[in-house]
Amino acid sequence: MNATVKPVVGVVMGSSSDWDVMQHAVAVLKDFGIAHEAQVISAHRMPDQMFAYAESARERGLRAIIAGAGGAAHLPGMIAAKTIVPVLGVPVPSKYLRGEDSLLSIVQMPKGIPVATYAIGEAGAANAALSAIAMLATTDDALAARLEAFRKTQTQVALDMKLPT
Ligand code: RP5
Repeated sequence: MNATVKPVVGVVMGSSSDWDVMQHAVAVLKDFGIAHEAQVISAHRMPDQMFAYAESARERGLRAIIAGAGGAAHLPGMIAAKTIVPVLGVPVPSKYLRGEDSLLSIVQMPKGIPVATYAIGEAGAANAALSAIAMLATTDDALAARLEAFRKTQTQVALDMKLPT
C-alpha cells in the first residue's frame, strides 16, 4: 500500500503460517482499494507489541481490525479488550482440531468485549474484509456503490451457472 496513505483497516495474524488464510482478507481489501496494513502480531509471543498495536489503533486512524489466529486463538479477543475499534476475528485452521478450537476460542467471548467472528479459513478471511468494507461504506457512498456492484456481479455469475446435461 502507498506509504503516504494512512491505513484504515489493520490485518493482524498470530503467525506467518496464518498468511495462507489471511491473504484472502488482504486480497479483498486490495480489490476495493482500501488503505490497509498487514503484519504478524502474536498474543502470547509478543504481548507487549500486541497491546501497543491495540492501544494506538484508534488514534492511528484504524476503523476496523481483522485478526486471524489458530488454536487457542486469543489474539482477536485480547486486541478487542484494548481498543474500541471493531475487531473482526478469523479462525485459522489448526493442525490437530482443524480450526474448531480457533473458532470456539474466538466466538465465545464473554459479555462486554465483542469480537465479530467469521467462518473458519479462507471464506472467513474474505468475509471479514467484506464486512470491514461494509462498515466503511456506511460513510462513503462511492465505496457503497462498489460494494453493490460486487454483489451484482456475484449474482450474475450465479445466474449464469450451467450444470452438465
Ligand atoms: C497461533 O498459533 C497462530 O495464529 C497460528 O495459527 C498457530 C501456529 O503458529 P506457528 O507455530 O505456525 O507459528 O498463534
